Amino acid sequence: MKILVINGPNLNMLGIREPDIYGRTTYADLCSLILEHALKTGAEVELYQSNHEGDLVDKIQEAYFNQVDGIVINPGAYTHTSVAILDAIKAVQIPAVEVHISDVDAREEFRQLSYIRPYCRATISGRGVQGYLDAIDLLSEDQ
Ligand code: CA2
Repeated sequence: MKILVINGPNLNMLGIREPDIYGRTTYADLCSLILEHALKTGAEVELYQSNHEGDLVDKIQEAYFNQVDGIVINPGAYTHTSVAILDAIKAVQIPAVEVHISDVDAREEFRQLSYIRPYCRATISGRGVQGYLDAIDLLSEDQ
């Protein structure tokens, strides 16, 4: 099973700032944890991070042409603003799971709206980096 894990803007700063909200795991640590977990589950995982909305859209489209079976996506702040990312997720029709490290529903009101949520199989929020591993498990169970 091919899974693409996409992280949006500022998630490359994980572990460097705001550890009270996002924890102390760095983006490099997160990548290692995901790849280790993928080895255990037998999934083939590609990791991608970008701070640019159009690049995230390009990557989602590429997943369609590369026959990716599942997408794990934390769009960062674009969760709450991006119709372009919503359209891309909707267009490719690849099962997707939305992940947020923090509990977005318990934070500011503007973080409680997610454009992609209705087009994802599930939303995992507030479980820290474990959420990415749980999302991979969810997509693997679907196969
Ligand atoms: O909880 C999440 O995973 C978020 O998607 C993270 C986004 C935020 O805009 C969403 O509302 C919720 C922000 C990621 C910023 O990550 C940083 C990590 C460390 C230091 C600074 C930013």
